[in-house]
Amino acid sequence: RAKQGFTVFFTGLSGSGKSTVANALMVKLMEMGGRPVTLLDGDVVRKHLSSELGFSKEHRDINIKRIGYVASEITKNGGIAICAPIAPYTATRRAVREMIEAGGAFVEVHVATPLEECERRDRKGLYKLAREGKIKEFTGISDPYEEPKTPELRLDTTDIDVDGAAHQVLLKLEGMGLI
Ligand code: GGZ
Repeated sequence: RAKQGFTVFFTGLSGSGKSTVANALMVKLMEMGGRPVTLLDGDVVRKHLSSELGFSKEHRDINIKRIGYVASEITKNGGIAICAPIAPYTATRRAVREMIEAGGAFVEVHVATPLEECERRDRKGLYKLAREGKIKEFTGISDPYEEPKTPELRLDTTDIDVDGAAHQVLLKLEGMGLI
């Protein structure tokens, strides 16, 4: 019998490593073959699916629900969806989980790299701009991030590399009987 579809939903601060780990996971899952793998990265979604949206709570919630809807369709049809938005609100993440679990499995991965480390990296210079007040409502600085209490997996990329992090996700998926 074909295995059920599933969504791996990464959540965490800007610069926590979500996109990087999500990409590495996508490559590994594609190499395994079998089911199609679709990556819904925060940046790309905002460009193609949510280009009119900003970063108010209302707009972030709309963005996350769009991602959740696309992921739920993929999951229902037996595919693999990998999502990597910040998704700062618990209630919105729960709504997405419920939508996806109706047709498959939902695996929430909290990329829990501490704010200090994300800000130290500041790969896009956004934290500096946020500290200067040039970007308003910036997650972790001037906007909330509600930490997941019971994610399926928690990763901190301060001390593990991308490959190690992606490997931990694969082990979790194996443990859940999804791959
Ligand atoms: C947070 C922001 C903001 C504000 C622009 N707050 O590191 P990045 O650049 O590439 O990832 C961040 C991305 C966040 O978009 P998401 O769609 O993932 O957010 S949410 O899930 O909350 O809808 C960051 C950039 O957009 N960015 N302004 N104010 N991140």
